[in-house]
Amino acid sequence: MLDFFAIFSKGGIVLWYFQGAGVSESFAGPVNALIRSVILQERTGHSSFTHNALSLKYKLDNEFELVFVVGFQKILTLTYVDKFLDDVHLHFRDRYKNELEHKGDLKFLVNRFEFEDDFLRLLHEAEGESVTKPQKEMRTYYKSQKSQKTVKSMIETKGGDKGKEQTSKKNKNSPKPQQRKKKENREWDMQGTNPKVLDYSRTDGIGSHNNQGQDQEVSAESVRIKHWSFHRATKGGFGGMFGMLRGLVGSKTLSQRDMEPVLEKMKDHLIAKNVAADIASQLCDSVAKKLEGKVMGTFTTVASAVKQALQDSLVHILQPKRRVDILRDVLEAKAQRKPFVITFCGVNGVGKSTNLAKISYWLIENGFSVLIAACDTFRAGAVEQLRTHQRRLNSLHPPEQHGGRPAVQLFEKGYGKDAAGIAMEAITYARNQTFDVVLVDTAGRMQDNTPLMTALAKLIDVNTPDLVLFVGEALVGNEAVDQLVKFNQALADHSKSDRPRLIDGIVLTKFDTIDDKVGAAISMTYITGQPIVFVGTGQTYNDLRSLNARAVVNALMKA
Ligand SMILES: Nc1nc2c(ncn2[C@@H]2O[C@H](COP(=O)(O)OP(=O)(O)O)[C@@H](O)[C@H]2O)c(=O)[nH]1
Ligand SMILES: [Mg+2]
Repeated sequence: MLDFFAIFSKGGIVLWYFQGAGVSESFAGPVNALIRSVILQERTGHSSFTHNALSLKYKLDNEFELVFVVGFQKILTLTYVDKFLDDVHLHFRDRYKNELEHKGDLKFLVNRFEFEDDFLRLLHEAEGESVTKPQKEMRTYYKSQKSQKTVKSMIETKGGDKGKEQTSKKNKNSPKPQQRKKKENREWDMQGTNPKVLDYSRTDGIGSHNNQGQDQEVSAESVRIKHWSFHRATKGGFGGMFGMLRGLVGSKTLSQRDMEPVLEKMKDHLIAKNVAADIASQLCDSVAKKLEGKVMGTFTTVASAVKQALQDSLVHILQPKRRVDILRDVLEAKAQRKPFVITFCGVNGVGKSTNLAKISYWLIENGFSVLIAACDTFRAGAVEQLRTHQRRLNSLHPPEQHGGRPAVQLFEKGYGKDAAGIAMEAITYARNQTFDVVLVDTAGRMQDNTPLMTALAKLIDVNTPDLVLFVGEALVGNEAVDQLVKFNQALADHSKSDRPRLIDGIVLTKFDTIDDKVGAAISMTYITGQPIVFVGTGQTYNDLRSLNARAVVNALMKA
């Protein structure tokens, strides 16, 4: 049933793996995808992941820096997988505790983990349990106790039979009269000669209580004590004097419960900074997963550990996973005698046209020629707005400085025409006229407007731009997620290509208007996994920046 099970270190060394019978495909592909898009990107909040036809479930062990992952066909509903993953995790930890306690990745290389037999036994048990547990059938009315009752027995008569049988509410939990025994007086052994006599936790014989309720309390307490001592045993190892010293210097294994209040505060803080609520929760979950089981260093407080982990995650999310170097890419395209094509998309009024003009200016300053394709054939004034920008840019960079040719030109066909067709003509024109870059402006559209989203997918599909930039305002909170998810979804769903082009970068506009509420930067990069290529910081051509991840994270963490 399982395709594979792999145990590997966070450093990437495979400790042990199992491949299901008849599975010929290597697990390397799905596991690499998991590492790339989940573990490296700190999205460890969810513990499942899909890759092609496979479902992957994983578990992190932060104390020993391990990842446990199981893969099975997506179409299967394997109810036992979560528990099985837990069982294997605990069993592996217990069995190889000594080997795992050594520091460094070398331990994984020098040790052989012969885990096959234990694994198969656990798998057999898990599969067996899931099969043998038949679904409980619902009782029909006739099988129920209610159906056995006569109507008479349901009528309450004051002082009648029924009344006699009823026990008063006060005595509800007390044992039936015939079972009730008089509580014996306990004899206190004041001399303390026999320590066993003081053990009143046992439920049998000596020291047991007759009252049922109290019994339950005592056994709950003893379970807790047992749990606590197990915890200590797994942690300490040295015991005695050393154990005591460790306790004094404050080494502590972080648990979800310790972190919960701090995480809750962090989540609210992030939301107040305009991070979308869903993303804030996922981020906090992933921090919890990352820290759970970690042994904290001396004098570290839970709050500072959580804060540090969150800060690291935020920086990680904002740092580009991919090289985005437009100038170099333009040069490369130029060498192949092709124009480099960038398409701008987004909802209405976010600053697509304005920032397209700023990017034109930046490209011209870097010595490139630009053709602007006016593919917003919908909004009145859209073409004129671009024409004005073109004039201004050419007056800032007169043709004399560019070999007698205007540095920027506008390609327009008026209003109401098919945008995809205009973009295609513009690209052909740019190729013939040797323009270096084509910037395609598109009409704003709401993410829920299916016909317009289909048209955008078509434009991107037929013109295969080199870069698809999503333009979004830094002012948005929860809305950012909806916009990005739906734009990406529409591009994927309406494309006729096998490998549809999705958003590959973000332009974050109006950054000058948000003070320190910089959360949209996090929401957008988290959702797409794509970098913020430009940040718009005002309404002049110079107001274009690249994102400074550290500064954004500092603003986010600031109280
Ligand atoms: N403060 C500020 N305003 C901006 C920025 N980018 C665009 N705008 C303004 O946002 C408004 C809408 O811009 P526009 O480019 O027409 O949006 P479009 O509908 O997406 O093409 C205009 O008034 C722009 O001046 C920015 O980075 N900062
Ligand atoms: Mg516009």
